[in-house]
Amino acid sequence: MYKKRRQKLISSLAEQSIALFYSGKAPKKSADQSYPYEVNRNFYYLTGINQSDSYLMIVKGINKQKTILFLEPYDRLKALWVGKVLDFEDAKLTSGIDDVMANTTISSVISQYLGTARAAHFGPIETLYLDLERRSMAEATLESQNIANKLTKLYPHLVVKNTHPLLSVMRSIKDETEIKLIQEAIEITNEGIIALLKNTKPGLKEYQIEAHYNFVLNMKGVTPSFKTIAGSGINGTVLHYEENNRVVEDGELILFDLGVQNEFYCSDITRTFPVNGKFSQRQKEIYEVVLNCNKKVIEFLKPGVTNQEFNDYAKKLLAEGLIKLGKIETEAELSNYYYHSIGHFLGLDVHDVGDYTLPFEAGQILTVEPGLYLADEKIGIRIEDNILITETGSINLSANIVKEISELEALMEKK
Ligand SMILES: [Mn+2]
Repeated sequence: MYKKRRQKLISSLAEQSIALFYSGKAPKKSADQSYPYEVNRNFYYLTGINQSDSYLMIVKGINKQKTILFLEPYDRLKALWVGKVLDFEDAKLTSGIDDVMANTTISSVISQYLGTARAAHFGPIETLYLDLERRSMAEATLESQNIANKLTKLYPHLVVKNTHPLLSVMRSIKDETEIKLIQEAIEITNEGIIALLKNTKPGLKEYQIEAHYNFVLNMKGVTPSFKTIAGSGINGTVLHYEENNRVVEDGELILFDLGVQNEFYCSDITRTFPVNGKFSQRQKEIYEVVLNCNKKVIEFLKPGVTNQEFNDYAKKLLAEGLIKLGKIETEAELSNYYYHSIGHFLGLDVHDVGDYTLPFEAGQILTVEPGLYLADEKIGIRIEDNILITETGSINLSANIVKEISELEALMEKK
C-alpha cells in the first residue's frame, strides 16, 4: 500500500530529483519535557512509520530510482529509559522500503547523490522536493526549510519545489483501507454519543457529561481527534467553545462536536440534544431546519459538485427555513445565525488536505455540518455527518448515529 503511494508520487516528480520527507520531532515544553509528538501526516501516508526524527528520501534518476528510510539507530541507554526505537527489520516490513539506514548518516548519503559519486547512474540532481506546507508566516521554521536553506547554500544550482500540493491531491482520494479506518472511527464515535445521550441530565457540568464519551474512547484505546466541544445553552453558539465547565440547565440544548482518531484517521461528528431529554416546541422548529439542510445537502453531494455549490445550497436551505419561521426576511440576514462553511475534507487530519477549487471526486470524504446559532434565544444547533463521495452519488458513513428528534428523545428516555 505504501509502496503504491510512493510509486504514484514518483510518477509525478521531475527526473533527476531528490524528494525528502521528515517525520517531525516533539517540540520542547520545559526542562526535559516535550509536547506530545505528532507524526507529519505526509511522511506517515508514504511510509506507515510513526517515529520522530525519521526521513524518507526518494531519488528519481534518469533510468533509476532509489528509496531510503532513515531511522534513529538503537541506543542501549535510551532503550533502558524510554524503550526501544523501531527495529529496522520491522520498519522494512511496514513501509515496504528495503533500504533502512541510521538517520545519523543522512547528510553523507545526500551528498553522495548530489555529488559526482552517483551521477553516473542517476544523472546530476537538479530538483529538490520538500514538504514546505505553511499555514501562516507566524509558524515556527520547518525542518524542511532548514534543509532547503542548507542544501541550496551548498548546491546553489538546486531548484526547490514543494511536494505538499501533490500529496494533498493524492491524500484527498481515499483508498479502501482509509475508508475502513474512518468508518471504524465513526462507529466508536457512535458508541460514545450513545453514552452521552444516556448520561446527560440537568445539574451536571459539561465536562462531566463529556467524561462518558472519553470513557468509551479510553476503553477502546483510541483518542479524540480534536478537543471535544461540549456547549450547553448559549455556549452552543460559540463555534470552538472548549472550556466545557458550565452547569447544564433544564430546558437547554447541548451541542457536542467530537471525533475519534483511529490509526491517525479521524471522524468528526456533531449532535445536539435537549439536556432534559425533551425538545421544546421552539427547539424543535430550529432543529428541523438544520436537520432538513443536513439531509438535503448529503443527497446533493456527488462527483462534479463544486465547493461553491455545496455551500450555496446549504445557505439557501437554512435561509428558507428561517424565513418560513419569520426569524429573518432575506437570505442576506442568514449570516447573523450561520457563519461557517458547510463542510471540509476529512482524513489523516480533521481539516484534511484537498483542493477546494476543484469539483468533488469519488473517493473523497467530506463533513456536512449545517448549524444555526441563535444567541438571542440561547439556541445553538449543529448536525454533522461524514460523507463519502462515490461514483454515483454519496454514502453517509455516519448514518447509524441518531439525529431524528424522536430517536434522540427515545434514547435519552431509556437511560
Ligand atoms: Mn467538522
